[in-house]
Amino acid sequence: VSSKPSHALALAPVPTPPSTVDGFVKQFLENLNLERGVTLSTASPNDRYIALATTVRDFLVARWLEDIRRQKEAQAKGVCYLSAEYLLGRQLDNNLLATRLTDIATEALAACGIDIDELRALEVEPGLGNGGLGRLAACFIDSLATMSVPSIGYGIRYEYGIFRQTFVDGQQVEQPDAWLTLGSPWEFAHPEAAQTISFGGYTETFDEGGVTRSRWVPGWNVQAVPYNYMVSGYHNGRVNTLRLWRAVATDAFDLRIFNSGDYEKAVRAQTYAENISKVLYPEDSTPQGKELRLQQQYFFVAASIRDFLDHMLTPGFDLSKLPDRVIFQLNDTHPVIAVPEFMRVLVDEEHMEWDAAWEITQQCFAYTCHTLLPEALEVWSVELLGRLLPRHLEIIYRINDEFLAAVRERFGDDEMRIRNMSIIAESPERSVRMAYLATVAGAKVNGVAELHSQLLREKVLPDFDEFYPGKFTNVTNGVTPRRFLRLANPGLAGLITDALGAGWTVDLERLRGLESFAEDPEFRARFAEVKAANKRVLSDVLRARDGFEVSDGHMLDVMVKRLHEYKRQMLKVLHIVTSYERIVSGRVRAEDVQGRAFIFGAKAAPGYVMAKRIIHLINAVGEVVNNDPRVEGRLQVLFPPNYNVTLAERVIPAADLSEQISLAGKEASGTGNMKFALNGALTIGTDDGANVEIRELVGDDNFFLFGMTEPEVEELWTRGYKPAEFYQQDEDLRRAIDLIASGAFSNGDRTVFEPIVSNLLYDDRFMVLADYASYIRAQDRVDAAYADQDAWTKAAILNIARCGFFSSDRSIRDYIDRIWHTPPML
Ligand code: B1N
Repeated sequence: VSSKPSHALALAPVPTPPSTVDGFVKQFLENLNLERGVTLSTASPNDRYIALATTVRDFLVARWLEDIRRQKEAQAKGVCYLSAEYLLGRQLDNNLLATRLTDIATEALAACGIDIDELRALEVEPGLGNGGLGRLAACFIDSLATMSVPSIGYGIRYEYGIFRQTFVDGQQVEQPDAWLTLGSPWEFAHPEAAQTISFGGYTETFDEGGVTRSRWVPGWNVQAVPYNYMVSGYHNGRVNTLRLWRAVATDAFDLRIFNSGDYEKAVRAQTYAENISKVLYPEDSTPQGKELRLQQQYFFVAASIRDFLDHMLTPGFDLSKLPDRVIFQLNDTHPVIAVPEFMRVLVDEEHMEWDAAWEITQQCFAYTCHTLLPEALEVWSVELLGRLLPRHLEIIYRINDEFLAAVRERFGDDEMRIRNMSIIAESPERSVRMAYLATVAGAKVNGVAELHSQLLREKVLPDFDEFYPGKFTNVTNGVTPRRFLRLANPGLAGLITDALGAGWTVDLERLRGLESFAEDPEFRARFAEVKAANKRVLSDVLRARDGFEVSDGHMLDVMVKRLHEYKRQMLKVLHIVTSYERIVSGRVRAEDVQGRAFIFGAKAAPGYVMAKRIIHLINAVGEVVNNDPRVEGRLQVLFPPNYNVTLAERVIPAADLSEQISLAGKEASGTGNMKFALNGALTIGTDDGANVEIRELVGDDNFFLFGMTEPEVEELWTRGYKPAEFYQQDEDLRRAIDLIASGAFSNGDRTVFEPIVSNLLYDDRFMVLADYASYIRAQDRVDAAYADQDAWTKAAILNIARCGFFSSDRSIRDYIDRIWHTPPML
């Protein structure tokens, strides 16, 4: 039987439709017919959206297939980015921009009588991440494509992404995020390419030529089905791949049970297997050690490693050369089970000697840490790991034995040090410390901002830093200027392009050229117009979405990020309550108060009770403040529910003030902080995470610094922190807390927010009260500065001009130089 294609077309390059309005119209109408089975007149809005997206996709496919071919052919070193989360945001606009099709598509649809904006609004964003970590992964794959780095992103195709947040009586209620219900035009499913992933069972030893070896006899399997997504580079004709895995039950497994006659049990087993990719764990920073989460992690990394070995290498590839071909970048500890899996594949399946395999593994992995919070460092109980992945546990034990032997050789039998460095923790429960495993296995370990990397070396992993000189490094996070400047803020982007040319979109340091424009009154006036227009856009969005009315002329003071005590939304609440209390107590006249709209966006992990209480309090304070006539509308508290990437793209360009107020030493980096500064908001912030670098770049005059430094935090803790003392000593603070405690925001009910109040007074782990006075003073400086609008605008422009460093392109360049050593594919 000949497998040769019977038609010459099959050998020709994939056709790309002509980039003209006519070409676009033709392709669009054809997609309505062929993809949706409708005509223009019978098409539903969703049909139109899907046909539009499919048309844009058609322009990308040829380049994509060519890139895949080229990457394989070159056999160059590439990056496999392993991340459990990708918080992508909407795809349509980004792909239109990348392919220069925005104007053509707009005109083409208009010619069909369709307003493209109406279709834009129909796209449900894939929310396959929680917050900064997932969005960082999305920015990185954008930069990798734009910089032509040979690479692939691997992750999980969750059927339900981050929950949809609603408020009922001011309290968060979660709704499932059924983002796939209407179909996703951006994915290509390949069920025929499914892989089998095993779990459970036991290990047994056997004799191989006089050597005793171990092998895994798994208990059950699932299928991992790949879904491919195109990641388009900006104006460079490149299209990369994001491959997300979906869990599907295996036929064989079902059949055995079906044959035993237990239909119901078989269906249940199917559900069990398919649960693996059902839902994203909605936890940011505090993993709960759930069995299903470990299943998710192993599921996607095992499929990804197999996929790379099977499809990216030429047949007969010499595996000892793997370090010349691939680096697996571990996005936090979530994919770290890839390390023992890689060893298992090399040793058990490819029959490599342990030492040789370990040598290779240590060159093929690198680990990025994203936290400092002890409760966020992932550990898996030995009991669970041994039950789910018995062979991997054996491998981890051997890695640990050999590692600890090396430590002993170097430092002697220092048992304290050995206990502290062991990958296995003995208490409170025997468990595997995934960050330690990643550090031992990784060629490099990096933090995500200078301060974070320094604290990581000094406080979290000091023994490892000493043992492995040169292993630790820093790569400060970044954000993609395509989505967060060019797309989100077209007005500002146009202004910058007029001033500097269009090159800044791929070379963000060029923003430096704006410094001199900060001195130009005409430029400042145009900038102020853009900001005002962005505020009107946001205002319209919030009115349509939530029925809010943002007052004209108010400063937009924005705090958007996950709700977590360390991020200190409570400090922001205390500032609002203080401003309110000063008015209603008659100490300040409403007419003398600078009008401010306080905008919050924040989801709380569904099981995080204190975070949910704080959400309730913000809404309750808003309810009172917004409706108290004595305030005369000077203070507004707006908390649109369900903050996501789509809303971020509207909020950030409109903001005047960016709130980055975490307790020093707790926020690893932050990336929202960078997006705000790049859009010309001024930051009020602590010396934490990347705020430190932002302030160094923009200068003290253009940044409102407050609060303790990390060493001061440490010092106060060791001295013994007593929050109640701060309460006693500060009248404003006392009045604010007393007002909350009095039931003023809970219809006189003193019990509702009592847990928040007593937590602040008697525990206050994140030292809200200690930083309160300094914060209020900084806010008073903000008011004074805002009174001089022209000076404010100048500072805003300088923020933009000096923040080019925070492009994710620069982060990727740092990863290449310091960790990956992967030349771009030209
Ligand atoms: O990663 C971001 C940083 O900018 C933030 O400072 C940091 O808080 C964030 C478990 C996490 N760290 N850890 C997580 C997310 C989900 C999860 O299940 C932990 N997210 C961060 C990017 O570097």
